[in-house]
Amino acid sequence: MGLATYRKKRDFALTAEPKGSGKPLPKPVRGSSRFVIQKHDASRLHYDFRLEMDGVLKSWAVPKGLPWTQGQKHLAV
Ligand SMILES: [Mn+2]
Repeated sequence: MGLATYRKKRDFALTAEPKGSGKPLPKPVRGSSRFVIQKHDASRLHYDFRLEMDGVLKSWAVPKGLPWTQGQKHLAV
């Protein structure tokens, strides 16, 4: 789903979801992958972790939040 479709499906006066900044994406760097960590205030608060693989952002939910200590592990599903 593109950003225009995403905006059409939502009423930003009713929810706190992001509209997008309107800024262009940074130029891709050869050999690098993008990642996104999104706080998702759904029926149960969790974090979404997205990692670019083959040009697609694959997504995992991290129900217990992000680990902040080195070596700490939190399940991503
Ligand atoms: Mn989610």
